[in-house]
Amino acid sequence: MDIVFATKNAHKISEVQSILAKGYTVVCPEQLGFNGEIPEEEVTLEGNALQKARFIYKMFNLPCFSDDTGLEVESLNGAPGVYSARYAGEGKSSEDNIVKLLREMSDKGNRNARFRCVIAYIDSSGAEHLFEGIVNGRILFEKQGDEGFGYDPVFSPEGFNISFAQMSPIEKNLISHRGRAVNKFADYLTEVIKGRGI
Ligand code: ITT
Repeated sequence: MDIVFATKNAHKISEVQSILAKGYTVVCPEQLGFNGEIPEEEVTLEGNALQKARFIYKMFNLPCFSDDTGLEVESLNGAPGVYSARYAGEGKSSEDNIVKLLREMSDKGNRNARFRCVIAYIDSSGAEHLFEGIVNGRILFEKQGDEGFGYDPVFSPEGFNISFAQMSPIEKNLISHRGRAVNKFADYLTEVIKGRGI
């Protein structure tokens, strides 16, 4: 069964595809012929995740999910949070966002932070479901590693001395915010498949 992932982020697609229940094939809007912007104008991760999923669900009328993720830094009162993608301004790169983050944190002793990921899923009947995944960690003083994407080079998860960008995709998925949210989602889909006797 095809399930649409309402994202334009190719890194997210490969992280998620490897975890989802067998019986589901993840397709992205681009593969279905949509190359436009997917709106995310809400002020919470939950709101944005639902907005992205609803937008693509209405377009294709296929089961659809989306992920909205924020980096929440304790000493910045939870910023950049829902604005993580545009922290350095509209159209700026991940590199620009990291430069701004390290600058804002230059005088901060408390480096505690967490990634929070919310997945919104709309099933074939139009019912909406939310799944959350969190990973705690700290913000490093400089970038480390080349794997992953976004803020990965400056985020070190609790219990590790390396950044997410120094982990393989498999290692990151085992402990990450997205890995945790997708696992909850995958367990839900597995139950649905069992319930249908597929
Ligand atoms: P969508 O098309 O799915 O919206 P996006 O890249 O805009 O893709 P988000 O709005 O969820 O995704 O991401 C907010 C920001 O957080 C963005 O700058 C990402 O690069 C960053 N981010 C998201 N997941 C991350 C992860 O696993 N590791 C590091 N940074 C991440």
